[in-house]
Amino acid sequence: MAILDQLTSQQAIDLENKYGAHNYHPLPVVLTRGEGVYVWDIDGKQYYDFLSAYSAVNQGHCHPKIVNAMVQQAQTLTLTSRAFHNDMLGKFEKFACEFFGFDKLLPMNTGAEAVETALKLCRKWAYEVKGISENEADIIVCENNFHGRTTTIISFSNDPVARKHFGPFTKGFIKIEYNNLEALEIALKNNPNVAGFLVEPIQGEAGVYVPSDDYLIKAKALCELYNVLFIADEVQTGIARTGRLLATCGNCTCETKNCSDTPDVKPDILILGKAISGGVYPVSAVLANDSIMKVIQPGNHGSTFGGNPVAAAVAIAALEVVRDEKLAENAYQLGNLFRSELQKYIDKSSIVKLVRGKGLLNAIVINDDEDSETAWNICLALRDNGLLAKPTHGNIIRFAPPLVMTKDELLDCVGIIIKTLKQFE
Ligand code: IF1
Repeated sequence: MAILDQLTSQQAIDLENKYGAHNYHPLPVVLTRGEGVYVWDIDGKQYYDFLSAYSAVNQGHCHPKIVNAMVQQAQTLTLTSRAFHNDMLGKFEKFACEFFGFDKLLPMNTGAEAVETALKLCRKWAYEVKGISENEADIIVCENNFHGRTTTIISFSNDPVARKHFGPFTKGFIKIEYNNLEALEIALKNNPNVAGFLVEPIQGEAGVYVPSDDYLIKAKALCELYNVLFIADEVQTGIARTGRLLATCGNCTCETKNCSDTPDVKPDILILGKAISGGVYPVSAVLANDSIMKVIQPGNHGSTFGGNPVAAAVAIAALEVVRDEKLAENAYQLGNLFRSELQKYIDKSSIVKLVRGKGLLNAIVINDDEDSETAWNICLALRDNGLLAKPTHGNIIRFAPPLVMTKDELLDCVGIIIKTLKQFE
């Protein structure tokens, strides 16, 4: 078959199976086009996208403003490396620093790279500013975390599938229970070598696990007390997904009026990825104030593609869309509507135990064993009914549509979801 021949779904799947490493288990649907909240498969069937590429496509598929920024920049200058300056990087850094309320930004490409960057930054700060002895720094992390796939990051994962046969692992991490302030205090109190606390404001992979309202603010206060950096991984929760610009908010420029239900927390180090580019290009970033970022000097860290002109142009456009289209506000309103509509159904359902989440990062827990096939089969039926979602951890289904959705579209989706769930009662 010629490279440009139109494939059938089965042919496309067969090609991936034969020539691609089997590192994923995708839902059997082959997509060829996306626009806003919709994607289409190669037979022309239309779906609501309820995954948004794991919250990367918050601004909707192929947002014209972001795509235009990419095309224009790609026709002008794509890559210089950081051996030379380019005329876009500084603009992006200024825009993002002002947008999120930090002094400085370090640009990378993927979420995992940004997490690695934050860990290195934290360790260097610990040795050069906090005064921890060389090679003694510890970083506290949470059980059931998901921060990416590099060797160091999986060193502190507790997912056996992600870890097994990938050792030896990186040392220097202490694992504590998520949403447990006492455990954090014990870990801090008994160890003067703690450099940082790395945390997801909501645990995504763990099944959209939302901590208590005061968890982040009290954890931050404990970190301050023990002179430990509070590192927020907002790769998935950031960029309006949870109904605020950042789930930690801090002194960012979020204009939603709905921040009162979650206290502000300003991380010492903020990690962003995914939707910072609207999902059109790999862009990630680490933000911190000068007192921390100053420890990074030429040669300490970098990336050929990090901060390239296309990434910079795309990220500025993607953040402008979030601001101009008030996506945080929309995620907040639609999220409340989504959970309340589903709750009405769940009250009399035997197949769904609960719905939880914040903004448009939500999940339902299916009333079946963790290793049952039910959630997967529900996702197949959702697909047949025109909505794409994916199970996480067996019996949990994540629902994270693009944030450009309208109220009518959301209610249409709720209808599809409830109709599908009823097939399984
Ligand atoms: C996959 C989940 C989402 C992340 C946080 C860093 C990264 C991620 C908080 C790394 C990435 C992804 C990657 C995706 C599955 C996924 C995920 F299901 F595992 F939890 F989003 F929901 N920090 N999350 O969530 O970013 O290097 O991938 O750019 O296919 O593994 P990355």
